[in-house]
Amino acid sequence: MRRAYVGLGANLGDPLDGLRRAAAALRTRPGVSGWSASPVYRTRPLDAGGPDYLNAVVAFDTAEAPLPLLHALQALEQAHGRERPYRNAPRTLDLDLLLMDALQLNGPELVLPHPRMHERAFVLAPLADLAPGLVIPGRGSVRSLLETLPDQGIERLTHVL
Ligand code: PH2
Ligand code: MG
Ligand code: MG
Repeated sequence: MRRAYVGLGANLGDPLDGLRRAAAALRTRPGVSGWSASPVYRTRPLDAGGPDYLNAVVAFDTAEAPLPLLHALQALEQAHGRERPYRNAPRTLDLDLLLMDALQLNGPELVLPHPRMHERAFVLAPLADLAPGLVIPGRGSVRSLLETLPDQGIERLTHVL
């Protein structure tokens, strides 16, 4: 059993609806327990264009292996009409596998921890809401990483998933 952390993002269509549907689909997957979800944040696009994003992070316990879980996330993105016209294009739903406990993987399909999560306030802030003391293997604690980042234009909203 491992604790999985998944980053959710959307800036096309109805982003809050996209995040909520994805969260509901993940929460009700077989074998998922210990569910928790961060508040929703409105965030300025980072290294990307288009409208502001909504972002959040969810955590759950699962015995599922990393690659099958990744494929389930990709299937959910597809089901929500995700298109990939170019890198970091605006999207109806992005589900990024961030961490599975302290597991470190460096595969062609999946790198864990997520290779850019430590420099993204839209990941670290909701992650700190869920697990402030969490350490990202090879990077440091979520709280201390967040303190080193410049203002990236994120705002915690009152919406819950
Ligand atoms: N995702 C990206 C690139 N830039 N910016 C924000 N604010 N939120 C995101 O989810 C995001 C981004 C690539 O996945
Ligand atoms: Mg992403
Ligand atoms: Mg992604």
